[in-house]
Amino acid sequence: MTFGIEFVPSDPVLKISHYAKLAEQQGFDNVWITDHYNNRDVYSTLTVLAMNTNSIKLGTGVTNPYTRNAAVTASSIGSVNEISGGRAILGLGPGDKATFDAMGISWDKPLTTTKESISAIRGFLAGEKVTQDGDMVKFSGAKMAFKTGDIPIYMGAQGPKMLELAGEVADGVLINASHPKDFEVAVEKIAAGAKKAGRDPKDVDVAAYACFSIDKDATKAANAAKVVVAFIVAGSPDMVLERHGIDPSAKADIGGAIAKGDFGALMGGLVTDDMMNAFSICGTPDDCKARINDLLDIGVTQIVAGSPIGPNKEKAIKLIGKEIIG
Ligand code: F42
Repeated sequence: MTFGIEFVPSDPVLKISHYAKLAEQQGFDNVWITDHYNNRDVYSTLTVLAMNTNSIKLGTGVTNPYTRNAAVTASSIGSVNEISGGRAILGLGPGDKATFDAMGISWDKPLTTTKESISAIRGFLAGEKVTQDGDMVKFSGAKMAFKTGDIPIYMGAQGPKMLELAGEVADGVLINASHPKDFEVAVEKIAAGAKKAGRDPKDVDVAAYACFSIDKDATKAANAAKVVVAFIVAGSPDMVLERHGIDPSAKADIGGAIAKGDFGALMGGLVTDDMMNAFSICGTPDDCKARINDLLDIGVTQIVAGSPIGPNKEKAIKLIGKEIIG
């Protein structure tokens, strides 16, 4: 099992660099930086991290194939790989329609676009001249002019077809989920995809990209995670909520409170214990350890501590290092 940590560059890059260094010292294996156009740029952030850390692997968690052409992505991640001495990982997922609508980019065929982009990027990373006439991604003899090195490619995926595709073509998959029930389904889909492609499912790193909140005080840990869980519930398909015994009508109330900025209502009861249990790894070190063990039993191979990590990020990173990784 490996341990990863996610940072969202809504925080200044130098602050993230400080946390990443601390995470490295505490034994984390991977740091994942999210990519949204309205935050600091993912590759600038990874470059600063590369210069300020020594061994932790550095991943986009995740970038997308719509705002950046596959050749540009190969060049960017290849540069991070060179600067970091071979520590780069490319995480790629299609992103979401609302974001691209706001940017005036049409979000067509997310699965096909992801699949064809990965194929092209693999070609670029292998130093090939890429000629590809896909439905969504086309190249006519483009080629990198420098050696990028061999860089693992992970997919961000939740849906059944995307998970199957990850099993077919990716080195790992970052799954936004925290509960064994979701991974039972996911691991099956990934294995089916791997078998279809003649691969060993064990060659695919299955990462729980989880809403994580740890503190010695369980209530403080839960309070820090409630707003993140509210956003997850509001954005979850009904099928996922039903899988956890949560009435999908709760989505409207929570979505309404988020839209109004009524965080008091979220904290005061709209986000229930069942929701917290379904959509976060949360509590004392013992609580978190118990959930992690359940996830490992089901086939998860990497735990990624995602937002909020804890009520106090620095203390939380140290607590994970001492009580869980150590
Ligand atoms: N998105 C970001 O924009 N930035 C991030 O930093 C980020 C981080 C992140 C981390 C982990 C993670 O799991 C996801 C993350 N995401 C992030 C979101 C990510 O980019 C993707 O949006 C998300 O993982 C994809 O969700 P999904 O697996 O549910 O896929 C969607 C697209 C879906 O609908 N999938 C369907 C499925 O069953 O899997 C398949 C849809 C399909 O087949 N479409 C056809 C096609 O070709 O695309 C077209 C069908 C037609 O009718 O045209």
